Amino acid sequence: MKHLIACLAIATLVAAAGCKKDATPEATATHAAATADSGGSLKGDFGPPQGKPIEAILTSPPHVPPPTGRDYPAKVIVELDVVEKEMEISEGVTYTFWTFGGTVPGSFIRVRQGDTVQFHLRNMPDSKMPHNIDLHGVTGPGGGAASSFTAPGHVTRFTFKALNAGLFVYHCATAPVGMHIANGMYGLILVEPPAGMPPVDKEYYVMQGDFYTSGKYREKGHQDFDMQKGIDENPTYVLFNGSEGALTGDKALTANTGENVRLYVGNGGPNLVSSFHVIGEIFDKVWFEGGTRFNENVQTTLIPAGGAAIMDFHLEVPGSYVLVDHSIFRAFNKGALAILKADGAERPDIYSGKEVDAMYIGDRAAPNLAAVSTAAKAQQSGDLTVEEQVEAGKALFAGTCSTCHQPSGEGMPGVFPPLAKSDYIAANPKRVPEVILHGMQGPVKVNGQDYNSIMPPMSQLTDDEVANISTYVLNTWGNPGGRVTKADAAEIRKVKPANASEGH
Ligand code: HEC
Ligand SMILES: [Cu+2]
Repeated sequence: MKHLIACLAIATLVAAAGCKKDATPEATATHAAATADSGGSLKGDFGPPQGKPIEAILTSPPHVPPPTGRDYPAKVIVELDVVEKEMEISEGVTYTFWTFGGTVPGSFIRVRQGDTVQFHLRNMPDSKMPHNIDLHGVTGPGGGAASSFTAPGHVTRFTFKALNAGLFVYHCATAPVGMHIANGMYGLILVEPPAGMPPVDKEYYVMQGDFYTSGKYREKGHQDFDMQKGIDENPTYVLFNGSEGALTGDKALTANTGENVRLYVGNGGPNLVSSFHVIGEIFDKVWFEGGTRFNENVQTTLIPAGGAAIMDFHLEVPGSYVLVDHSIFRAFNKGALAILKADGAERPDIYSGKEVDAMYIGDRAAPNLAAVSTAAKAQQSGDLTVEEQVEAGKALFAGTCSTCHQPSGEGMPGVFPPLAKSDYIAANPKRVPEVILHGMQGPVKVNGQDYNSIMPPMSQLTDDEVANISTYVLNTWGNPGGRVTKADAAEIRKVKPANASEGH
């Protein structure tokens, strides 16, 4: 009965046939394509809401609410809380995020095309700022922004009809808009097409954002928002789901081989465009720009700031698949990296090989850098013992230095000199922090072998990181021992030695 009313509504509006109860998704898609140019957004108006109002199920990332499963338009009530809270942006680094629903990105909202959405925005009493919401799926000035301006401790309400199907970004639009978005105020709303999305085995919610902190990448402690970096479009972090490691280690996305996986991927910006790619997979389908058409067999899909895309792929080969922004320095040097772990039996007929992703992704996939955060805390409260420095330095060495000098410190003959039992280090232990901070180039003999290459300076490391890595190197692999303090590192940072590399 309800279905019939909906059909009549469509029929009167676009004079379309083919609204049969047994219509297959394909038939519906054809129908939609046929009328795409004639009906405009009106084709999503299936008349007044029917049945009892429905409370929308909201989910935190990376989870996606279940399909609405409805074939009629309903009144859907959405209650979204604005929460300002301190969270980790990277291990040992905190940041005051502004959120929709307590997470970055905000809660995922799922409705059906033609639904009437009654939207309640509640700004927590302990918030310091007023906020509002602009949903890109709203037809009406400001996308709801003016009607939802909400002071701390207030709740506002507005109602819209979801006329267009698609995956839409929502975000705060309170001035300064860039700052509200940069602090994490964005999320996704899926407006399902009338027949729903084709069923898959797993659905996940991933959203990219760029972040601007006063300190450098991975600089420990609390970091403030840096407006100038935001204006300059020079992010400190580029992240999936609001923190480095949100989707790696034991928080990686999971699936099994033989399954179809769907990603709902948004880009909150505020500034960067994402070249979204999954290393080792090809998207079978991409609903590009979050719209109703899909492309097939896609390697990398472009997601604009304030835009989204839906992608499906089938998993054949077990292992770790790395989600990246293929503007690749963002992935390996600013955090834009996530992991999807596929479990299942090997498929040597499709892929033979030797897994190398531990080296490729370095420490970014490690579930914890506990030693680093211990060191960060100890550093806040006073002095570190040599043992604590060694522990923290060990964790940082993995991934920072081990890529070239190898986890064993043995280096690679003729290419990367050894740090283990290095006579170059033994001759003057101060060389370790010097080389880290200023790099090194030109001919050098280490343990009787000649090297003539370049090590880039690693001046992005903080003074205590340099101190800890140096102390670790000095106290490991038969090196002479000793200690480098934070103050030593600060001193060495100021003076560039003769054989320093010109890189950076
Ligand atoms: C991108 C590769 C690379 C990375 C990463 C790297 N190094 Fe080096 N390192 C080199 C090369 C190449 C040399 C030799 C440079 C030359 O030939 O003048 C070198 C030289 C050195 C030396 C002096 C020679 C020796 O063997 O005693 C030390 C000490 C050193 N590196 C420490 C480190 C530490 C500590 C880190 C991590 C913070 C690090 N390196 C990261 C490539 C790298
Ligand atoms: Cu806001």
